[in-house]
Amino acid sequence: MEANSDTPRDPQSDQRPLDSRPRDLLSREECLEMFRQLYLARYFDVRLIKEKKRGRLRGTLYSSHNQEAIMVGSLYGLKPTDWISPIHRDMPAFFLKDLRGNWDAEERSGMSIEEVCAQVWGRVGSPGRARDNWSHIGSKSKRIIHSTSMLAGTIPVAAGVVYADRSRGGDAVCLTYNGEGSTAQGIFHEAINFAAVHKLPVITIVENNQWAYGTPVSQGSPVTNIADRAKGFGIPGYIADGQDVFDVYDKVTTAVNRARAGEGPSIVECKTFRAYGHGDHDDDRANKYRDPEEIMLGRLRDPIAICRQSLVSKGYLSTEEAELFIAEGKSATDATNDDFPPEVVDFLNKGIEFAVNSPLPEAAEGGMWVFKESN
Ligand SMILES: Cc1ncc(C[n+]2csc(CCOP(=O)(O)OP(=O)(O)O)c2C)c(N)n1
Ligand SMILES: [Mg+2]
Repeated sequence: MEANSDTPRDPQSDQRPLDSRPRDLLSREECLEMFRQLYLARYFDVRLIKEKKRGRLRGTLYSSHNQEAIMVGSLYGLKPTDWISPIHRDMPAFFLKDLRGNWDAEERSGMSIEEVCAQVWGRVGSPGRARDNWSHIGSKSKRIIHSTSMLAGTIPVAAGVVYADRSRGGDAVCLTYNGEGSTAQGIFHEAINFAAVHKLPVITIVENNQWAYGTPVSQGSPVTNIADRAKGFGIPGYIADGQDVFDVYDKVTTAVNRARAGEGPSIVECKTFRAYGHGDHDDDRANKYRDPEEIMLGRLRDPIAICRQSLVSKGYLSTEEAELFIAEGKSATDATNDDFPPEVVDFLNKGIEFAVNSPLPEAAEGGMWVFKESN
């Protein structure tokens, strides 16, 4: 692949050459919007951790800090009719889906920030209505497959969903999100094999953040590049620099275009690093099983900084504009609202206000919807 001169690169990202770069068709406004979406995903993360520290929120939070470029870069090229299946690490994906150009839209093919915040606060008005505070939600109408707790468990579901769509003449693709830990599951292999045999438009995104809870990737996978597993299914395996939103966009959009054209599934491995613990319950213990130097190095290539640098070098941002909001390198404790664009803060404030002013569900609801879904 033609090297991206904008950012320092992991040399392994150049494994599979691209004929063209989808990013070259993005306008200045679209690139700037992707930059804003990175801030939004980061702000969601740091703000919720602050809310919890203040005692305004309960439940476990799974941080996507440092991994935002994977969600933004992969979702930005989708059509509203496409499907996604996020997991625990991808909570912002629920509201980033179909956000492109749609920040003020009443209805779109993604969850509203109000629904997502109500979910986190366990309130009426959320899809889960206090059964969980996190990602075990979905929406048929918004084309988000309900996540299950079983790692890689949504890949076969995604295959079925797009199989059905194809048989009805649709052209939808599905992005499934998975950690590198889930690639050791039997169902990961069965499902991709099935999708490959039937040329189904399923893109398996692997967020390789180097750790599966306390297990390093070297103890979970015999191959250094998870994308190499694609060879066994006879499908493309792309490697993206998961810190570079435009590289993720290039690789995922290439895989999506291919899938939409009927050429079948791909794996896109996004190289990244889990900046904090597995969940916020694991934060304080992180240093016990991860080398502090590894953590320091893993946080160095912040996706916000890398995108900013790229926009400045394209001439899309002046150096003065670029320095207005510095969110990178700041933990939830260090970051303040002034580190984020005001429209990002306002967007999330709307969701939080809705959530905290919504009632908790009635206790009697607890036994409902156990055997049959309501929608
Ligand atoms: C089949 C299965 N085994 C174990 C678990 C428990 N579990 C939940 S998340 C997790 C770690 C997942 O690591 P990875 O897939 O790399 O994703 P990450 O958390 O790093 O984003 C584990 C072991 C599970 N949910 N499903
Ligand atoms: Mg992982």
